[in-house]
Amino acid sequence: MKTAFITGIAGQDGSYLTELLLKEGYRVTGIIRRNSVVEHQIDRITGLKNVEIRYGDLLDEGSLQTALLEFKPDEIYNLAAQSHVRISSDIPQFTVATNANGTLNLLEAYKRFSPKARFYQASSSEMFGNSVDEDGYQRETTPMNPVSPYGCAKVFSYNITRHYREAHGLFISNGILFNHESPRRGSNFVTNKVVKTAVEIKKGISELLELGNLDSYRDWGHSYDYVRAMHKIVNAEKPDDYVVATGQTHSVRELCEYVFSKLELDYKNYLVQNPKFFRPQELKYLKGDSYKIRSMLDWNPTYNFETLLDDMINHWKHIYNLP
Ligand code: G4F
Repeated sequence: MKTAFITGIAGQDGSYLTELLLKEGYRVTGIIRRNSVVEHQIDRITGLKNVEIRYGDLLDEGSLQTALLEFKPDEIYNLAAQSHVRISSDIPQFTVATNANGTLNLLEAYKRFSPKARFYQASSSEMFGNSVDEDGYQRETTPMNPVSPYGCAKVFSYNITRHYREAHGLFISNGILFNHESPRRGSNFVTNKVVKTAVEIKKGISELLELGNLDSYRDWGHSYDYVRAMHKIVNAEKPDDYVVATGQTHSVRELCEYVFSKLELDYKNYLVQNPKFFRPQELKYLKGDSYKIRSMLDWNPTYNFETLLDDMINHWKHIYNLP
């Protein structure tokens, strides 16, 4: 039986990955951070049997060493992060400490105590910033010009993991994941915010949807599909870096149009723009070319933009008891 160790195990991706690995017969272990309020912290993985969790933190290298020594993992998935791009401008130092130094702390613990394991680093399309290749896509070779503290920290982690792979011969791979969503997404990310609020408006318990930039484009996939990509990346013959994306892009405005129209509402009657949701520097356009992972590792997404949003709409309709 293989053992997987996941940082960020209680997050959106951590929970889908845990379900996938349990189905594959893994022993799944991970760390969560200590919160002052314990309720709801592990809701996404409550009810899953055979998951072993300890308190730990990417900023506390001792806790990482202890976990690796105890669990002796075959596969390490570093999914923990301060993952909100706009908030990374409010708390840049915490974001960089966690998302950059935190990765280095885990790498050092891994190199010393678990070097035979395979290591997955959660890299992000936010690393590209506003770079786009001439054909309108971002891919593994696209230059990285991040436009947020979050993106800068992720570029550091991408580079340091590549360096550790090459310098120390470790099995380390990066998944450069474009936006991926699900009913388990935090409701301060734009997809779940729009879907949840639209359903609340339909139910009559909200009146307005307040958003920032409506003209940015994102390549949105489903977290369920993207954790399948992570597992394939870690189990490939050789360590390497892969873009994971749908290859379709839509604006935030198109997202609103689709969600409200599915609920027989016109988004223009409810939408207001609020400066507080704009970013100091906006990443305008993402569309990923995932040819490499599709051809080399036989990965394909099963959800598209519409079926992803349908899944999220159905979730919130169920929560609010709407037919
Ligand atoms: O949903 P978002 O906050 O996702 P964002 O910033 O693209 O980041 C997500 O994807 C990255 C991959 O590229 C991950 F690395 C990262 O961890 C995270 O998962 O915002 C999407 C777009 C942005 O252009 C934003 O300006 O929606 C726009 N937006 C407009 N109004 C809003 C809002 N975003 C949020 N969160 N809230 C708004 O009210």
